[in-house]
Amino acid sequence: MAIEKVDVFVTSPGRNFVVLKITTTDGVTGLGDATLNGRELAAAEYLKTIAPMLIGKNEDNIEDIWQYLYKGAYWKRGPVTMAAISAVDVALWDIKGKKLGVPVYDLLGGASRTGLLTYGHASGVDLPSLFDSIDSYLDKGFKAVRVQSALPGIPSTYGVAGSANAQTGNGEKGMRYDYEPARRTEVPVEEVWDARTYMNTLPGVFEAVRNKYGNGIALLHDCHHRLSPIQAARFGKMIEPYDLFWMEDCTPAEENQEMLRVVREHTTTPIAIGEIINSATDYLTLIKEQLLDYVRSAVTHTGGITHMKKLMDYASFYDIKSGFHGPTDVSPVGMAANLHLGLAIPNFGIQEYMRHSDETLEVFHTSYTFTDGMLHPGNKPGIGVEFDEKLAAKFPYQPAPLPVDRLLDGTVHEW
Ligand code: CS2
Ligand code: MG
Repeated sequence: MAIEKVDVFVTSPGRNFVVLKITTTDGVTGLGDATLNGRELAAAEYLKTIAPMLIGKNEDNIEDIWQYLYKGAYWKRGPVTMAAISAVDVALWDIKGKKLGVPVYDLLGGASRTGLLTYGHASGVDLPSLFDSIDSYLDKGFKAVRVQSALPGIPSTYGVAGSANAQTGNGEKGMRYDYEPARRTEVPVEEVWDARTYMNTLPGVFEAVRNKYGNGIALLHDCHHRLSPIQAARFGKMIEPYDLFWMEDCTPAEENQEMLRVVREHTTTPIAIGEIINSATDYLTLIKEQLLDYVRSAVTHTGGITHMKKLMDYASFYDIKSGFHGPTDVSPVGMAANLHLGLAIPNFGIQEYMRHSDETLEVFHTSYTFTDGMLHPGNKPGIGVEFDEKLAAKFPYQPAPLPVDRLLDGTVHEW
């Protein structure tokens, strides 16, 4: 009863993914996700570096192995380290579930709800196309929709489909934007941004959406780290009449968490933050001072199930809920891990779901389901995902760094 083999895969069915497979001496296998969008090879190399350290270890000792990889690394934390640790952690939980014949959520305290409220990504270059996009999600049963809109005079905006030949998040042509097939170059594409244009446009978009759809559906929005604290404070106040479920990453408070104090004191619009925070300790100020309402990290980027469970347990004492990151650059393995943890924790909030492309889902066979606006991880032992290594080998890695953003005067800005 020990770890016998550790395999690292980088594959690109529709977009790049980093997959870890751990095999025990009893032949039980577990999968982990270390996909770090635009930095996949760094995460893969880190996994290859630590792989020999795992051989011979008892696969049941998940906490000990976590501490060994975290404290034993000396150079702690950071996106690459924590994605690698996450992949090992999730693979070991997958193995433990398979050995005991139970889904991972059962090992985390069992189900705390029947399913996971889910939101999809609606976007539009104008109101008619935005309404079409929202309708496509409502038709599929979504009860919550993220709204992103193009900006007049700005050629390309985060979260708004840029390539006509892409797929929507729910499988229809024409509305996808995830910077993969359309943006595969070694050098990042550059985009422009202007806060005044954004703040003059978005409140009107939410007003139009509420006028058309009423208050029944949950509306979310991703500011994508782009506002200064006082701009975020003002933006939060401006959109209060439209009763958003959350405004996400309103200001880049991942580094200086105190920035959110300015936002919090001016607006009651709920705050979600943290998809690029990769350690529970980086949330401590945010949680203790109640500067956020939803934790945005994904299991994939934040040390795995073991670390995220600790983070969410601490957040639960402040009634702060989960809003785990779930774009296509969290692989189906990472998505399944999100869902198992989300089903078990008492303070689940909402789950992001950007459906992976058909090509991706030919390589990753999932058992999670989406029904009537809710995701469920399924009840297969472990995390319930299978990986087709042979087919994966047919999709070699292609460089696809994320875009770089500049202000209209050329200043580099948060993307
Ligand atoms: C976005 C992500 O899903 C979100 O909320 O912030 O799509 C983000 O842009 C990507 O994960 C970056 O890789
Ligand atoms: Mg986001």
